[in-house]
Amino acid sequence: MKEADMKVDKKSMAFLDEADARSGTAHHEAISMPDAASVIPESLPNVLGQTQYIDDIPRPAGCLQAAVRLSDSAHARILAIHTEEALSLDPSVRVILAKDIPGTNQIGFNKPDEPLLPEEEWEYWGQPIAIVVAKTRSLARKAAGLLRVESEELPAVIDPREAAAKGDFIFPPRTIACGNVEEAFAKCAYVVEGRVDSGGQEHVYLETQGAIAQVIDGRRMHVISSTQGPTGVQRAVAQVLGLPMNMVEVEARRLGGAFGGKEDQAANWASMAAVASWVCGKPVELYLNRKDDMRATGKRHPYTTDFRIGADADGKLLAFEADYYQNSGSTCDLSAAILARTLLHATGAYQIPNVRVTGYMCHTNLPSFTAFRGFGAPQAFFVIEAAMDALAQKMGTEVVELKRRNLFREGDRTYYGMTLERVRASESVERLLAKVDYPALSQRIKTFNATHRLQKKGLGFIPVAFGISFTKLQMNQAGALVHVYTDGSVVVSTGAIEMGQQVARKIALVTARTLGVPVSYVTVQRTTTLTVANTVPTAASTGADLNGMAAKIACQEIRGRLVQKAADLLKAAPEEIDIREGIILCDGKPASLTWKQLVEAMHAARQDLSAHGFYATPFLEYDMKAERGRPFAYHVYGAALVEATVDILRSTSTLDSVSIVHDIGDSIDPAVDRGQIEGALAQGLGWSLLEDLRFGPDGKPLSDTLSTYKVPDVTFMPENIDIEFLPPIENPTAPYNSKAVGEPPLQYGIAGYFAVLDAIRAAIGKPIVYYNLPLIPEKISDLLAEMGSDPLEPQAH
Ligand code: LUZ
Ligand code: MOS
Repeated sequence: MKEADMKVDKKSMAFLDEADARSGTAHHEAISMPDAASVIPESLPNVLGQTQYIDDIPRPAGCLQAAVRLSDSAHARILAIHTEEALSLDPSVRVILAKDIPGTNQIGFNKPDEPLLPEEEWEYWGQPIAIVVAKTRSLARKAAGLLRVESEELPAVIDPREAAAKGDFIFPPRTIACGNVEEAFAKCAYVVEGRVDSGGQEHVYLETQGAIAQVIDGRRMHVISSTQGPTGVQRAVAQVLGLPMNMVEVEARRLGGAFGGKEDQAANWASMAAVASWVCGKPVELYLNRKDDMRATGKRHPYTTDFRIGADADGKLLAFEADYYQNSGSTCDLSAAILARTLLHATGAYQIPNVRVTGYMCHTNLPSFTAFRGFGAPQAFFVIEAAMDALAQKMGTEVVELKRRNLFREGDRTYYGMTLERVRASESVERLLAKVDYPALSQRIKTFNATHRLQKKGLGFIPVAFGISFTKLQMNQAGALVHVYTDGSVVVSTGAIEMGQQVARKIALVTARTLGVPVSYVTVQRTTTLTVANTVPTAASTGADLNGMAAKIACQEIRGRLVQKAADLLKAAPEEIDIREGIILCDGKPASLTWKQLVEAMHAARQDLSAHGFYATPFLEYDMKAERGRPFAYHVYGAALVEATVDILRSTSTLDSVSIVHDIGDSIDPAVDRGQIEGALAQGLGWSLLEDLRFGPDGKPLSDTLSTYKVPDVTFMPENIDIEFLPPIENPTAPYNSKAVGEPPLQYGIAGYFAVLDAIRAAIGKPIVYYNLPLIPEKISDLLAEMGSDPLEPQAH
């Protein structure tokens, strides 16, 4: 190599050095394991306020603003919508009704029960019934308020048990059964039955739902959407416009949070923007304000459940039965898949030989409940944990002991027929109990409670086994597109949507590791339906697993070509070549060939520096008729212990500490994973103790503002959160033995419910059973009313 060439090379590589300096990563440093305190480069633009969400993107010239008019009762027949007053507000005002939709007025994908705008009836309070467009957002909102709606009230059902009694289901009930439940219950020494209720949960993503739609060349549609699933949006937009999918491009940049709320339900807003843009022939932005968003969009499904559980004299579980009444809301949306995840997590982390669980999708006049982190599993975990709690009360035994005795073990076959491998339930639990010194801790709590009258402490414990894979088999696939540019920099696009969970960081690390370059060489691009087609939503905790594997496959292909080229140039065998951290190694020693020279040589020889990767999760199978199979690639295990204090006079609770042992696999980025666990914990604790989603008896939303709906904040969260990772373990269905992290740790928050319940029991001195989440102060107050004595009364000695 000539001296001059080397100089040019150094200079042109300078940007990479600068990028390294900015991100604090040295060229030759190991790329994969930044410590918890390191700055994550991908998050810098966020912190600096530079990332562009829907409403930050410079609007196309002539862009109009859209607003929606929401229904103001739970169920009614539409007689007329009068537009005159709205139209007279400003010449720019346009009103779009169901009849103006150019294609098919239907966006229901799992069941065609969801018109974009209602034609005859609305089905919940807050349902969009008209789109109003104007030159400014405030004009559009004002005009929407001026629409005069004539309607005739219809009866509304909001209670799922009432819907069930009428047989009003979205789909017929679904049952998974194993063994002989009746016989097993007859043999049990202890049998307990009861009822469990869990409330809904509002996503409160920082960025509300929104989209910008623009007609291209008078015939094609381009949409920028705040969505977890661009392909779903593409399909919906194509349908409502009556276009083939190849005429619709959907782009998702970075989302300001989603948590499942934008898995399917971003399609509604994108479709409305697209219809408005098509009708008006101008670009249209639709960006919901918080109140409209909280009223109109789906939330976590409330459930009400009847259970029965039985054990032998030693506390070995023999039988479990449950009827889950899912409040599905007004349309199907993702309710069936969510119910599937409930039914597949019915026994939590416990092995039970005889099981019969049935789920009912109850149709009600409420917003269509939808995906929310955990996706039906938290509801199931709450039920089984409540059942275990009730059983321990009945047996008069330590609940931790009872749970410990019944954990999943290696090789166990679940009630749905999956043989469990690499089970880490006991490992997590034993580590957790050892690390908190459980016997000493529970003694300390007992002593505290014996010496305090106005404050009582309690403990809650939960083991977790969370199945990873979309329950709908065909969804377990992903694609990636990787380009290496001639200056040596790399760009990767996948179906993974960056919504704050740092999936882009993980994809960058996987890309860099596979190609053998520093992570600073890699940029992760936004997702569009042009670069990667037919994507599944970034959901089910699988974003990094599926898209990371697809990116890895694409990189392996490019790397194979590069290694061959390097071998040719260095006159060596391909087996002697290695590429690491951007250094070409021959026989383990740095070669006289740089990364950039290698890339340029490829280009000069007219060889492809790009590749598309495709991944489909192996080993999955499920027989829907038999309700048997292997629906999950693997499970994530872990356990949590929560300590809480109840203030007897105020009926409030405080979280003292949370200890978690979590099976993270071989973490791609421990700092990111730790952040995900803390965030999920906060959402789980919020759902269990704080977030009170309410509707009036007439279906009116009563918690549709951030002043009437309380979300977790720093004062709510415990000061001490101790998270320990189990040592790495083999995991062939995720990149580099990593494991999915998004949803499993949300379940830990459920232990918060039982910690507070435990403290209430200490106050009352009676083994009460009460399973109605969230356990807010009003309910604590009602329970404390059961106390035999007045805590302020002077004590006799
Ligand atoms: N979405 C989905 C999900 O469509 N199927 C799933 O199994 C799932 N699981 C969790 C979260 N979202
Ligand atoms: Mo989700 S609940 O969109 O993984």
